[in-house]
Amino acid sequence: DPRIAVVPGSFDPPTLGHLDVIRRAAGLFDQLHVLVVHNPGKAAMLPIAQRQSLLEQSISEAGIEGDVMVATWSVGLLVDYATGVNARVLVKGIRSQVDVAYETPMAIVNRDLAHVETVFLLPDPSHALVSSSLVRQVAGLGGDVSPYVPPAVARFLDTERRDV
Ligand code: COD
Repeated sequence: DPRIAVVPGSFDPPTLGHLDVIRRAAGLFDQLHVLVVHNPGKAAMLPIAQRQSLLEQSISEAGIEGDVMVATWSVGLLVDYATGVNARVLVKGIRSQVDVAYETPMAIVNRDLAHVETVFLLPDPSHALVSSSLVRQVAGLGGDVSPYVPPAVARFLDTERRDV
């Protein structure tokens, strides 16, 4: 059986930290579904379809090898998507103890609900402090986000800024 994993996230917007986790996961699994999920706990900056398109461009420009697709999910449990595509693993990035505390209960619920395991990857230290919320804040105040995001995202945010 092929080893299939889902890499879920808000990706609002995608960052170099996300891309680092996707690249590592692509090396570990036969097929990867990067899944853009609406997080009801966060106020959105970009529409879901825009995040999907930016992820597709970023993954392609970064030359990430392997069977990697980008999908979206807005209704129901994350594990329902995973089960539907025969994925038995969710991949999440862990930056700090805060991420561990946030992810642990979800990982246990997902295992109880659907026998889906969660695999945690440690980031490259150079990207460990990057978050979408930091990027949203810097971009919102007119700053340069290019050190923190893939080139496709930097170009998009720059064009948006010129248009307003
Ligand atoms: N380095 C490494 N990893 C990183 C970095 C970085 N710099 N930045 C982010 N990450 C990781 C995050 O830890 C996370 O694993 C992933 O990348 C995505 O991050 P975000 O911020 O885009 O996404 P989140 O944290 O808002 O996650 C949204 C989800 C919807 C995936 C999450 O809330 C979730 O799993 N929800 C479960 C929904 C569900 O089914 N609930 C019922 C059962 S619990």
